[in-house]
Amino acid sequence: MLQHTLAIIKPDATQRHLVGEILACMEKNGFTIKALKMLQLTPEQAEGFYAEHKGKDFLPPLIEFMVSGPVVVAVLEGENAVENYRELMGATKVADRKLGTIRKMYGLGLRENSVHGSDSEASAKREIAYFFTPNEIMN
Ligand code: 3AN
Repeated sequence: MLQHTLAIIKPDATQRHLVGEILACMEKNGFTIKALKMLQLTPEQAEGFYAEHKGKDFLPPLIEFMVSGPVVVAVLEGENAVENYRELMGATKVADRKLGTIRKMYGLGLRENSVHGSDSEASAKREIAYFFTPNEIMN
């Protein structure tokens, strides 16, 4: 099933000049970039994006991190893109990150993990609409 997912290259990666390498990694692994932009998130935008984590202890430092520098947001298209991009991205827990995943290659820790990926088709729809209007997504 051809699917779309939302990817974010986080501030720890943009600050280390890893945007090109990470986008290349996505493309080499078969994903097509259908929309792309660089943004400086506001705290309100970051809070809205992570609304599902409201009330969690890790949310305030996560928001502080996500607004600490520019992010790159992208719509990726591919077969089972949500699941397959989660696989390429690597696990949330540092110890569970497999060799060859983006988080294993570039992540610095649990929070500064270089990339985000939608965790379900419903989240992908919400997250894509959060950052892109339909006419910003290529056919
Ligand atoms: P993922 O990004 O792997 O889907 P989520 O959605 O559970 O993980 O969490 C969102 C982000 O919050 C993670 N990418 C990570 O940066 C941060 N995070 C998650 N759990 C923790 C935690 N226990 N302590 C600190 N940061 C966390």
